[in-house]
Formats: sequence, structure tokens, C-alpha cells
Amino acid sequence: MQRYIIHVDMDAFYASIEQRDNPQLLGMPVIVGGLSNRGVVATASYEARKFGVHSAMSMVEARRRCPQAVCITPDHRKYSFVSAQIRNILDRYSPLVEPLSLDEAFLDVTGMDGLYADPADIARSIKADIKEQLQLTASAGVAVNKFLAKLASDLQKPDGLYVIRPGEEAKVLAGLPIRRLWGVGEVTAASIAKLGIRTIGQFAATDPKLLEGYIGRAVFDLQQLARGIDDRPVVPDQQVKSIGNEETFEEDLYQWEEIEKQLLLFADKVGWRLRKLNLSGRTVTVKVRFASFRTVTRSRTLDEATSLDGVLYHTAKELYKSIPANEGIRLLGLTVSNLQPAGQSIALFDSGQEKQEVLHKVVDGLKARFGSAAVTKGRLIDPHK
Ligand code: TTP
Ligand code: MG
Repeated sequence: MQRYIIHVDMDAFYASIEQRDNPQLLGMPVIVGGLSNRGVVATASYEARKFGVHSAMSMVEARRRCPQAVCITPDHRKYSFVSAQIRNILDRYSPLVEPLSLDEAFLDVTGMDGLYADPADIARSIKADIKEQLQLTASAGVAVNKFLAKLASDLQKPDGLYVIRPGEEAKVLAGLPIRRLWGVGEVTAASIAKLGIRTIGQFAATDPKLLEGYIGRAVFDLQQLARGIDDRPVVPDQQVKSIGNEETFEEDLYQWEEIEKQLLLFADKVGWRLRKLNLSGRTVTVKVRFASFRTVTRSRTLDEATSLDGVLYHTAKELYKSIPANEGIRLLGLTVSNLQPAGQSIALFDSGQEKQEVLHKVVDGLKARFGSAAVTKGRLIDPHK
């Protein structure tokens, strides 16, 4: 199956947050960094970049280039908080999210294009969510591997969306400077420049034996990248503590059938994410927010960890029923925590559990191939649609 990777990178991250939180700064040159004489620029708003101000420049030099800029000390706690909010959004799009720093991450969305006509639509939707929910802009790149996706996210900044379609790699790469290759720093670029090679296209076309004398064995990996080949997987960070889904409804829910349907949908999604990450969990939590905003959560810890939709659904249903309700439901959520690697529990041979697991593997395989909309439990299908 064709892999699809999205790279998301926030635009002028620290500076945009400061502009958002102090609208007087919108449209103005803003520099975030250490304010002392020895301070350096963390980042500059795009307005300040026009004056040649950039990250890692000394603050003194930055002020010289752009005296009218508003300079702000970084507020790292605030940026971490926003970073976590971004992460929450990304997690809704794929169980495979690999953060690279506070403001950028890879998502493996392979197979999820079944839900969307095109993986570019996923990127578009992520950007829209970030704009709507956080009032910030992100740039995204979509391609068949990490190297190309990261390269693409940088090609149309700010607020960009650049898609490199399979087969277009060589065309996009050919004219780009060699520095764009992942792992090529100033020193390597200078060595290669001695051979008269400046673009990725030239580099890809040069005999590796010749290049090896200048840059060593790295040449073989770099030439793969220069041809647009990169098999590195997206590695989700391991400290996942819980997996959940929640939704605030457009209109409050009153009908048991609707609530039951939501719980089934959540169980389906959460189970799928658990299995995709090869995890199972023991603690199931249901969260309910009523029309009055009163919020109640109920948890149960199971004897055995599970990733099975059916177990999650039945537990969630019982938990829900234990919550007294006499008003509409504004929000429902289902979370599984107390996670452990899947397959650690001792299942009896040929037990119902094992059959279920085989069935889930088949269903997950179909979802991966055709998108999760294609495979849904019978009860979720709306007869009117
Ligand atoms: P970047 O993504 O490199 O830069 P950016 O988001 O400010 O601008 P853009 O992506 O639109 O080019 O880095 C993200 C944040 O990391 C940045 O806002 C500030 C911080 N940072 C530093 O503190 N020092 C640095 O040298 C760099 C490069 C970034
Ligand atoms: Mg950025």
C-alpha cells in the first residue's frame, strides 16, 4: 500500500502565539528571544524576517536590523501548553504521530485516505482545525515519506500546503539546494560545492565513488534521499498514557439509542487506535458533561487488559448507566488508560477472546486498505443515509 506521511510545522511559532495573545502586535515585526545584550533570537515574526532577522541571530544584531521590532522574552510554559493543544488535534487524525519539537510533527496517515478523497484533504483539515481552535497557522507537507513531507512543509510557508505526489519527487528535488537534504550541514555542503555540485539533482546524478572521497560513506544514504527514497517509519512517542475519544455535540443528546450509538462509535475508534499501537489497557473511563456543564467521570479497572471494541463498549455502557442523568448530554467521552503492550495477558487457547482478536485483525486490515469508513459495525450505519 502507498505510504502517506504528513509533516506539520507551525509558522513563526513563538512569535505567532505572542501576536495572537496581544492583538496589538498583529502585523508588526515581533522578535522573541533573550533581551540581554548576550541574548539570541528564538524566532521572529514574518514581518521581522523581511528585515533579515532570523532564529539564532544575536539580539543586538536583530535590533540593529529592525529597530522598530517589539522584542519579547520567551514564555516557554505557554508554548508547551499550545504544543500540547496541537498534539491533541493531531492525535485525532492518526494513532501514529511523531513529534520532532514543540511545533512540528509527522503523522503517518497511510490507509486513512479511504476516509478522505485525498491525503491532502487530511492536511487541509488539520490546518483548519489548528486555525479555528488555536487561532494559529501551520504549514503542512504531504508526501510518501518523512524526508519529502518535511521538505514540502517548508516550501510554501507561511500557511502553506504543499503536496508532492508519487512520481513528482525528482521534479521537485532537482533544483533545490543541496542543504535541503536531511543531514547535510554547512561543512558537507561546502565540500560538495568544491565539485561544482549545488543542487540535489546534480548530487543525485554524480558517481557515488567520486563523492565518497569528499564526504565519506554518508553519500550512499544521502543519494537515496536525493532520489526521494526514505523508508524511515514514523515512530510515535512511547509515553502514551491513555487513549481516548470525546465529542461535544451540536445539540444535546437525550435518547438512549443515540448515546449508545456514540459509545459504540468511541469503542470502535479507541479499540482501533489501541490495536494499531499494539497496546491494550485495563482502565476504562467514561466522561459525561451535561447541558448544565456538570461533568461526571466514572472508571472501572478490568481484570485483564483489552483492546477489543466489544469489551470497551460493554464496560462503557455499564459505566454510563451508573451515572444518574436527568438532563441532556452535551459531551461524551471514552478513555482507556493503564496501558500495556498488547499480547501480555494470558488468553486461553481458542478462547472467545482469541477469536475476537483474530476477527479484529481482519477488520483492521480492511480499514487500513479501504479506510475506516468502509468497515463499520452494522449498528452504526444510519439507515437514512
Ligand atoms: P521553527 O519551526 O524552526 O521556526 P518557527 O516556527 O519560528 O518559524 P517557521 O517554522 O515558520 O519558519 O522553530 C519553532 C520554534 O522553536 C520557534 O518559534 C522558536 C524555537 N526556536 C528557538 O528557540 N531557537 C532556534 O534556533 C530555532 C530554529 C527555533
Ligand atoms: Mg515552525
